[in-house]
Amino acid sequence: MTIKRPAEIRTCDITDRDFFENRRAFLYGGAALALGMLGPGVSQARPRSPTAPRLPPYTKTNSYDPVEALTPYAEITTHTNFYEFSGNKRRASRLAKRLRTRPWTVSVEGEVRRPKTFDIDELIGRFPLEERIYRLRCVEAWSMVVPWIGFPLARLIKSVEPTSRAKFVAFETLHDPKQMPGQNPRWLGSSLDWPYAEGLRIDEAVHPLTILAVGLYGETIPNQNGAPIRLVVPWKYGFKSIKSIVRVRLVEEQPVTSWPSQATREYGFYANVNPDVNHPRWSQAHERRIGTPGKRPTLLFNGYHEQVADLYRGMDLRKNF
Ligand SMILES: Nc1nc2c(c(=O)[nH]1)N[C@H]1C(S)=C(S)[C@@H](COP(=O)(O)O)O[C@H]1N2
Ligand SMILES: [Mo]
Repeated sequence: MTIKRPAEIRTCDITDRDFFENRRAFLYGGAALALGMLGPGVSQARPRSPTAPRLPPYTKTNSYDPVEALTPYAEITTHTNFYEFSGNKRRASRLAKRLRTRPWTVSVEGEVRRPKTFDIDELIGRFPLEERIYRLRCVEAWSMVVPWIGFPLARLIKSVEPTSRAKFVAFETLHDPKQMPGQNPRWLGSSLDWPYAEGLRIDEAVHPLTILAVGLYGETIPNQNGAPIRLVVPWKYGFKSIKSIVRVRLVEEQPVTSWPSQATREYGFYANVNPDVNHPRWSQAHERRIGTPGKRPTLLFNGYHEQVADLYRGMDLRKNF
């Protein structure tokens, strides 16, 4: 279903789910205002990057959405990890607004028969867009529920025709220290090697849950959440979901990725959400849901066990953490 203005909605269009969402939005709006978190007129603001065009229409037709309240837009867009800008979440969300997301290209290369460099708007218009509401669980033990808009990564990978040697997919974020202060070699906030790099096994990459997101809450994705295009792999810790991608390479060997190379004992290549495998410095058994009080148990594969457990049959998840 594409977004309709209220006047266009007829009774027959209103499903239980619409009712649920509207009620949910109402509850959140009310709670936020009651707590004084949002000033008048601010709650509905969805500022787009001045250079980014409006998002094409999208559908909401999948069966993956959790029956859980969405995390408010204001939290999703300010509680952001984006080390290229800052190690401080709020500061990163502010500084990322400077990122120029047009012109932008994404090259897809390596073990493929039809390598191609896509203009970002061509890429956004190329595959049908859909909303996917996913839990996002950061390795730091907080979580959110995010209404992404995007398309399955599998569509892009199939379109470039991988060879039989393509066993992994490697991703890279833009490397531009002039725009991204955290990439300056003299900046001491982070010891990551730039550009930020991530990777998936090919079967994980073409899994139907794995998407490239270009939108959030019905609008073009804000810079701080990874504009113009970012990966979302909902059963893995958030650091796998690499932002502001410029290069996708299909490769034969497991790629070197940012966090495991920075701290081998602390972060693994797989990074599947697992309450039984603790980080060496903290427990992963529980998580804090941003915008709600208390803690809740963390679920194996972030609650996507039914969809993804088969990918890891016979693997020791303690060794391959
Ligand atoms: N390029 C890049 N991608 C990144 C990060 C980053 O610092 N740089 N942080 C990761 C981490 S640790 C998390 S938890 C998620 C956060 O996504 P969000 O800010 O949209 O919630 O992005 C991931 N992708
Ligand atoms: Mo994270």
